[in-house]
Amino acid sequence: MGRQRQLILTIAAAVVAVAIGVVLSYVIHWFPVQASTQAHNTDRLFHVLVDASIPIFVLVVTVVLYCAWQFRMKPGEELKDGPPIHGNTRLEVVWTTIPAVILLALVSYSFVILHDNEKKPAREIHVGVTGQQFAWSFQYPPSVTGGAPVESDQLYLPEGESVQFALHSKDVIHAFWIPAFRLQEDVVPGITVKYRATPDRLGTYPIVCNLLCGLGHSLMRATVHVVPRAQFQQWLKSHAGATVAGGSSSGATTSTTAAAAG
Ligand SMILES: [Cu+2]
Repeated sequence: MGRQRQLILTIAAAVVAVAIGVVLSYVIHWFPVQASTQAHNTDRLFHVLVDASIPIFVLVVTVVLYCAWQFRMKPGEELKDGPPIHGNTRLEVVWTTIPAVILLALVSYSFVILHDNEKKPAREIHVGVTGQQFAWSFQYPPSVTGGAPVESDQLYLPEGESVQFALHSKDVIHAFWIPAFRLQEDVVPGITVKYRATPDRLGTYPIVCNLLCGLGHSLMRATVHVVPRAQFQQWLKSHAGATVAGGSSSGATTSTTAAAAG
């Protein structure tokens, strides 16, 4: 087989590998359901990054395999040395410029997506999130409840409305993670971390602490309920003045006590 035929064969195999990789990247369900507008953006970014990585991965592997196949040492060549090559300016310019351009393009696209995800909308509601070993609690200020503040161990959110979370920790570093929203932020004692999400799909989704925070870490779960505006309003009303019994360190679920029905 001539060198040219081998090269064509190799390129054809590489093209097929890229095609299979791209198809697989769309067939595989990488993530849970998308329940926020940010989730759509994040997943699109992920797909672009994966689809950009596949040809690069295939190129590198193909060059390695082709060289091992074509330029390996043959019997009797044990003492031969390779040709004394020192530098190749054109090659170096090409293999520096192309990756730099690809990298800059992907970084810019990521910046646009992340900037878009965190953009301040015209209207948003504010919800406090408190992490402590080993439970989450959620605070709704009067600006949201229209009356007394509400605290709950359940997170209720109205569908289609942007929420700004203000994250606090009472003890150690936790991570507030809602996989369906593609939202994760560290919850650090002493500082308030803010984050936005716009739930756009009705349903209940898990909230997970995603940073090892102690013995009960695996139990530090809660649920977010994305509900229509009217139901959200009703839930707030039925919990008017409610607080969560704090200070639990046993991993037991905190209880919600409703004050006088209002
Ligand atoms: Cu944790």
